[in-house]
Amino acid sequence: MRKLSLPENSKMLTPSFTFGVATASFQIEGGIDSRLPCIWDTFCATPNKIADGSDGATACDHFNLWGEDLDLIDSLGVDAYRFSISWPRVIHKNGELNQEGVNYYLNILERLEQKNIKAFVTLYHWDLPQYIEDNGGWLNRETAFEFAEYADKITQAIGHKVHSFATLNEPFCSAYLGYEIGVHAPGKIGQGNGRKAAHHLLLGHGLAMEKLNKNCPDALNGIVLNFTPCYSASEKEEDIKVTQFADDYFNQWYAKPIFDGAYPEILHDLPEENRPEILAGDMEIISHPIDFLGINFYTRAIYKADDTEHFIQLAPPSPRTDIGWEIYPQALNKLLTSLNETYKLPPVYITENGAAMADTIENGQVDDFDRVNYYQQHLTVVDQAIKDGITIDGYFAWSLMDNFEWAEGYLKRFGIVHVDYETQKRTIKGSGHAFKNLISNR
Ligand code: GCO
Repeated sequence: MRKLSLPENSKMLTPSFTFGVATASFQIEGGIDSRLPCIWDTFCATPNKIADGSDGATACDHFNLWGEDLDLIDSLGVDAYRFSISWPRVIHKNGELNQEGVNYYLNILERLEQKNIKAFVTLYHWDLPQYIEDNGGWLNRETAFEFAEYADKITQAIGHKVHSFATLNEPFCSAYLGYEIGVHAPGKIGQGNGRKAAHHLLLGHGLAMEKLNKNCPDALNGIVLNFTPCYSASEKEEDIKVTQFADDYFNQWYAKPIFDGAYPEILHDLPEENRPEILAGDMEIISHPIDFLGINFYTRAIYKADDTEHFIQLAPPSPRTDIGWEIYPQALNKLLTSLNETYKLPPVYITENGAAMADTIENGQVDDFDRVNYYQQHLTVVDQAIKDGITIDGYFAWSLMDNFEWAEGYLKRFGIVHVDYETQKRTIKGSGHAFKNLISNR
């Protein structure tokens, strides 16, 4: 498939719908000498953590090439650019703002404003300053308050130029991948650690929401959560039961506290020593109203009961993307419908959706028809969900360009723009052209 299309009467083609592209600071910036070290620098320097042994020292060199990159974004015709602030770039160890780092983002924001592109800013996309990790990181309740302090300062400095703020990106990944199974920075393990980190992240989110609403009451303020809908391997009662458990453990653990001010009931099934310490007032802070929910969706997961492990996830069936994730757009439909039935949702933005593909560049061209196909299938689902009455106001492709894919290093390419890491040359892929055409034909 070469083209993306939506039905003529689609709300996604009206001016009130936002199309954008997304990135994150550590994945694209490089420029590590002008900021404090973060947990991902440390993790990358630890042997055998990153598939290709790489790091974020240069990445896409967006630290230097941001001007060209904003021209590139502009050339795609998008309405919005979602990117994240590197906390260790804008804060000194004493907690004061680092004005040089702040200016870097102010320049980006000013240029976006000139180009009439809305800024969707994430305050935390996983690059925790190392000095905070050295004090316990997200295992330390104090970090939630430090995050709110940082949110307070940075939003006062840049808020007047920002359309939307997200406090956190995917607290599931920070907490579970980073502190429970250790495949992401800082590489800690243990259920108690994971659940504790999750609670402190959510607390930090709620505390930061208070600052955001004080400093930037006109911005669209919220959080970005990722969801991997859970499917039972069979109709057997035990499989259905563990699948429900998995959904509560991996997905609802982050959504329910925000919307209902409570963790899923399975909290009480965990060994007492692994439950987070919840102080009086915490759940009220966490459930502070949000203006929007950002949803990141890539794939689904299939579970079956297991005698020793309680449950296991089956290997994803075909078709799969290059990172091994099943292509299953129906799960996005199920997700949007069930979230809408379960919670009183604010307007939703699909803040990430996309696919890693084994792209090749030939004669200066990347014909990533399989990625276009992925996008087409998911855009169709979003369009249908809107028709079914769910308020979805925007859609962001992950990602603007190929970048540092965390534990996979540079081996997996998610961009709609190809990056040659030797030369830093950017080449718009077939999917990038397809997006551009879809957007410009509105
Ligand atoms: C994510 C991340 C991105 C990843 C993408 C693909 O939020 O998980 O925001 O950083 O690169 O999801 O794994």
